[in-house]
Amino acid sequence: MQSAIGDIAHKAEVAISGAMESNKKIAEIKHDYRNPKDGALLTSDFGVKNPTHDNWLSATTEDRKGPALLEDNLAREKVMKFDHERIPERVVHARGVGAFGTFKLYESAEDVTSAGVLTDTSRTTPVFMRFSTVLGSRGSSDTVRDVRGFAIKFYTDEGNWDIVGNDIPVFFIQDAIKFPDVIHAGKPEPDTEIPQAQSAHNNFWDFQFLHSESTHMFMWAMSDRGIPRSLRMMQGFGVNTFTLVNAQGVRSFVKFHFTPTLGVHSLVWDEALKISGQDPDFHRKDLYNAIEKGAYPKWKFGIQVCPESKQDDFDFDILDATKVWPEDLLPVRYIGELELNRNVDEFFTQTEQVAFCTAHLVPGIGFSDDPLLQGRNFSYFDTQLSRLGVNWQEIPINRPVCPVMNHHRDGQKRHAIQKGKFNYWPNRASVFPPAKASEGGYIDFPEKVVAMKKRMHSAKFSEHFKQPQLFYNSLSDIEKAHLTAALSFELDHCDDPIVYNNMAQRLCDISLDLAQAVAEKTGAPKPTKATTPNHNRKVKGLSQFDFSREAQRLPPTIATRTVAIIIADGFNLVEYEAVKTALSAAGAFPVTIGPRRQPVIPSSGGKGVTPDHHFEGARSTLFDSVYIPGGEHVSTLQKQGRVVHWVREAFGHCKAIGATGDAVKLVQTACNIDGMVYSTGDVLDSYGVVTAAGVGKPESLKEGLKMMKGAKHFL
Ligand code: HDD
Repeated sequence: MQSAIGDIAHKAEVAISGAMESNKKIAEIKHDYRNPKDGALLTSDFGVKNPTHDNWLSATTEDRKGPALLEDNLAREKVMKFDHERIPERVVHARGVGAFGTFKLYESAEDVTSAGVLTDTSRTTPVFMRFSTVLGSRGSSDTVRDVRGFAIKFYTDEGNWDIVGNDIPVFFIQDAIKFPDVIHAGKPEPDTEIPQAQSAHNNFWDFQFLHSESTHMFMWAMSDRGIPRSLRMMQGFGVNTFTLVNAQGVRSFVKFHFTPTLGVHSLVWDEALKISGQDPDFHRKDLYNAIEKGAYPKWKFGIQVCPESKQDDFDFDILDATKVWPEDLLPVRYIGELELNRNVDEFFTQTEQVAFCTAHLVPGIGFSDDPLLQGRNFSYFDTQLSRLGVNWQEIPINRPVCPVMNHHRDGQKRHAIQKGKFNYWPNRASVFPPAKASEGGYIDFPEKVVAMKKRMHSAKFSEHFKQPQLFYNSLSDIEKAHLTAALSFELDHCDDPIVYNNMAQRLCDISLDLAQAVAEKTGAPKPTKATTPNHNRKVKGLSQFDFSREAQRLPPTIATRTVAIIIADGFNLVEYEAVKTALSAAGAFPVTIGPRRQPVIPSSGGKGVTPDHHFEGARSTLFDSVYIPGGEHVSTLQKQGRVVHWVREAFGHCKAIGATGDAVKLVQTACNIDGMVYSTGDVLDSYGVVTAAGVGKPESLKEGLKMMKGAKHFL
């Protein structure tokens, strides 16, 4: 017997031809599309052709408008539908953006798991991914300081597998029962609903102090990881400890890792603050544009495996989600690649209605006794009931691509029509018999459990400072400085001295230098003694510089970086075109900025170039780099406050700046750089400023671009 869902999926598949056929999920979703290009006329929700978008039926005469009539069911339908458009936003991770993609395995992990998705290297598994911030509402800004959600739904041949992770590998709490507290403390305060999408307030930091297991995660959140440059340039982590079981029934513990091939990059805080106002959709636009331009973001997928025999070998509990597994103890093995390559067609039906659940696993992958994970397994299913209703699994984006066969029935908004007499088991026709292991049934690992029923964790859960110290020690000096500044900013926004005094004390458990620097800025008494001595150990794999392209043995790249090219009337067209072409050829995204979005005429005359934005329509903060060609326009640009500020601000944010010909002087003045030597192809590496006398010599341009790619902040 085949269910209606199976029927629909099959029919839709047949209808889609060519390459689309290989992606079953795309095929399944396709059949629900309403395509405005069909040329169809306006109808009511029930298919009756509707004669108006505009006029409510009313008792009207030629010269006087009369009362609207309740009998207008078409108008009532329109307004009533609108009245009920909203569903509850996610209680956390409300603001997000999603995209479709694929997952491919290049090395089988059959030594540790029997899961098809992790062993079959010939498969292409369709995925849907949603990135999010945690604390803000659906309409908040993208570049706030926060943890980023990193949730992936793998539509595998054996059912849906969800990894509901973050861009930070640890969590604030060890036990799921505390989740409402940590989130209440972080969200806007209950009396004033202030602040929006910010951890910079009394309640958040009060909780952090009173709850020392959070220390490790707040250190990560205050580091540059909290303000990513792009969702395409962040790592992703499954965070919780899962298990893998191989065909021989041997179980291991596992952590999941995703490392972006573009490297891990962040904004600086001043940029993040400004972009929040200048373009609150900065991250979602960046993702959308990259996918539309075919620059598909990719992540290497890795597993960190701990054999069961080693479970007790470490000074931390491997089931404690506030701890990383340091890579010198358990290396990451990269075995696959995730790529995002298709934007959604409609935000609500796809990105808003997608529902992830940590309990969605496939045979060969299992839970562990991680107490955070166990609670999550309940919460995700439960929250969908109020957000999407009991039949949320039938919403197209949430449906698996394999057949669904069971005796679950009815409930609100049930769509599947299940034929046949039987809605119970056992039944006399043996409809939907259970699947044996040999038939692909999900078999729970037969684990022997001997324990006392108690509200407690193993002893190792009580140690909270060794790993935050390890994290801090492993950062570069720049990252440490940024972290110190971030803590100082956050605590400056706390006006209750108990809160910032306590936090200055807490930092003495990490580093006395850090505690003193933050105390001085925020007005807390300056601590004189480390409460917990720092062990001075470091490890690779915690600083984000360890995930630069160089660290991944990939050459530096300017690909997908946005470069603002600033021009005014009288610019040098040859230089403009040469650099723009070279940038595009290198995969960068050049954007022209001029005095108006009307043709700007070069010194050589002609039709001119129409800029993408005018000087007041965009800001330096929205771009990775700036280039100014030479030409007569320099005298105009020098008098433009916005342009001079643009260059100066880009310089202050350590961006690569390029100038040719007369524009070199403008950069020199704007940035007030003493002692710069201007000759063809000079690069002041520490500044990231690249200049050339002109682009007459192709060699110097090539050299300049090479140096621009290598400029420090692209690392
Ligand atoms: Fe959670 C959403 C990540 C702990 C309860 N969580 C949610 C999302 C992400 C995470 C990425 C957004 C999913 C989406 O895009 O729809 N959450 C995590 C991580 C955690 C974590 C990495 C720790 C390892 N979460 C956690 C706990 C609980 C929840 C301990 C409850 C006990 N999380 C939820 C939720 C949400 C959610 C309330 C809100 C919307 C949703 O689930 O679907 O159920």
